[in-house]
Amino acid sequence: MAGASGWIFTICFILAANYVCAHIPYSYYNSAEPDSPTYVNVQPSNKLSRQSAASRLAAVRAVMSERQVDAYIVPTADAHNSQYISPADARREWLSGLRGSSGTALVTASRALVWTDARYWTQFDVEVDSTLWDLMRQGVDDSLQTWLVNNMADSVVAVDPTTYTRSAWTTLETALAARNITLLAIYENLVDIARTRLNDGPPDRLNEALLPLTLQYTDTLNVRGSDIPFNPVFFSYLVIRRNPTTNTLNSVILFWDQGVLATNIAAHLASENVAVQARPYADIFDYLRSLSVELGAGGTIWLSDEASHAIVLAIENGPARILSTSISPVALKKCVKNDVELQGFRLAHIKDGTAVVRSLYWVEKQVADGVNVTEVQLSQMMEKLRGEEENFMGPSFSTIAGAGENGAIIHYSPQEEGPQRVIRPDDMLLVDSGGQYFEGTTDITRTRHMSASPTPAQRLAFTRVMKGQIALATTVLPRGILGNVIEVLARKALWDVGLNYGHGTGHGVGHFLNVHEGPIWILSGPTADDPGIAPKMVYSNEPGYYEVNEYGIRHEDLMESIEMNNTVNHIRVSQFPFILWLNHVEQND
Ligand SMILES: *[C@@H]1O[C@H](CO)[C@@H](O)[C@H](O)[C@H]1NC(C)=O
Ligand SMILES: *[C@@H]1O[C@H](CO)[C@@H](O)[C@H](O)[C@H]1NC(C)=O
Ligand SMILES: *[C@@H]1O[C@H](CO)[C@@H](O)[C@H](O)[C@H]1NC(C)=O
Ligand SMILES: [Mn+2]
Repeated sequence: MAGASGWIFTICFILAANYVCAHIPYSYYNSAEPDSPTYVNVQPSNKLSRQSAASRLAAVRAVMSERQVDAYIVPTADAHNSQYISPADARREWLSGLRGSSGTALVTASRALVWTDARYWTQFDVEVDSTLWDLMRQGVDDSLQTWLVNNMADSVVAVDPTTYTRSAWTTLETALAARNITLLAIYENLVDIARTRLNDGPPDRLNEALLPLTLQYTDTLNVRGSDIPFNPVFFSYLVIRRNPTTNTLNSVILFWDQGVLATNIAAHLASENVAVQARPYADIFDYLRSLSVELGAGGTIWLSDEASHAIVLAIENGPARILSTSISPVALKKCVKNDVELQGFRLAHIKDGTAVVRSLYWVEKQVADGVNVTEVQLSQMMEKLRGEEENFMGPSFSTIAGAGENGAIIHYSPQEEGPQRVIRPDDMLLVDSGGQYFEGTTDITRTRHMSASPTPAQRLAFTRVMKGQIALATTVLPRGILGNVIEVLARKALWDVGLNYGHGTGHGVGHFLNVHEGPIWILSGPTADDPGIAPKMVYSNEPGYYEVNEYGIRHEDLMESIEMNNTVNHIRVSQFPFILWLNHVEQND
């Protein structure tokens, strides 16, 4: 930073940067975490009427034509690269009718296409009018980029730049330029304009009251929100400015809602000696433009290339220099937990474990007594029993309760509407769930057989998955080793008998934040920004085995990386400096 007369960085989400999606190249998607979101908005699954589907498409095409746009891309994304999006950002869903957490729509004057992954191919037939829309199967058909290159030469393709990260933008822009295709950023979202014209405007963006999280729980400045399901985050941007003369913090500016902090939040921040100026959320772009002018050519503005293209665009024509790093320094700090947070994680797991054991006891007793319990009823019971624990703030993701064959559907989440699956005495039952507590976030999977008669194949797979989980959790590792290098530890016991699983093994976990938190991952492929393991990181450890149409097995716990030396009383004491530690395997018991 030498020579810079000032810098800031902005993150996609104060305290809750969402680095998730961009860290998983699509080709690894199915090797990503099995508990990634399936449905964002719970609404009945049915086809839009042909008339609505056609009028929505026509309205978007009318706006495109006015703006002289030949093709418009509608990704599943918000301005903060969130893994979960709010209803206000569910534009692809509104336009195409396709629900589901993944997909990108493309509209041209004559074509309408939607790209989505294998989880949603069947759903496309159910939900989308195929006389208007074509399904593009991700990984099988041409990619969006290839399709544009092949079909849209010499034209203008537009995107809302808040819905594309800078890195994704640059990749696409370069590829399209070869065919004289202009990638045009239009800040106003054309789908939102079309919706408004049809008197079906997007739902208001939530700006729920903020929640101060005191030192008791985190040891540092912290505020939480509830604008997005399951993730205690809020829509905001944060700019941190350094005083170049004294090299101290100059100011912290929070762009949130209308820019007026509630008294309790202002008091909380004051009590922690943090002077935060609040400004309206929508002012961020103008602020950045004028900031660049204010800093001048000697100034530097630090951004992550996972910030939206809209953020970069607001600055890049100004005089200040941009320092772009692949990952925000905030994310790097956030994935190393402090002692209060680690203490909290352990306490949260004791409370959460109580609720999980009570839930499993309840379901086993019901099934043994011949009472019909559905997967959804079990999910509801888990939420109720977690709710009896202190400081429970809600589930950390949509519970996966997969009985029998449903356990083998990796991204399955039972839905309240539609036919219900009763849990039967001869079922294997896979339950992956988690909670948000002031003290921390949990994510746990347990697999049970509902009677004492699992098959030999089930016993074998169950044990092999468990062996892999323990091997990963108890291995002593050198500092800085990458997640993909250690992933094989979780698979070896399965590979030994010719078994495997089709998803990744671990993800970072936020502290009373997003359950999937980059930049640390344990996946089979490399992730560009993995900083390598260091003490005090929290990972999930979740190998599995899936017998399609029969059952699924997964064992998941969170683990903490602890420093290792000869004084640590551990089953694998060694001279190596670090170890991964499974939270449910008690230290040396
Ligand atoms: C590039 O595309 C534009 C339309 O976007 C067109 O007007 C122009 O003629 C094209 N240039 C060349 C060299 O083909
Ligand atoms: C329990 O569910 C089964 C379907 O799995 C159904 O046939 C049966 O009638 C139900 N029993 C009761 C008591 O509801
Ligand atoms: C050994 O590791 C433990 C646990 O991380 C730590 O508390 C202790 O200070 C370390 N001791 C030395 C000599 O590094
Ligand atoms: Mn998980």
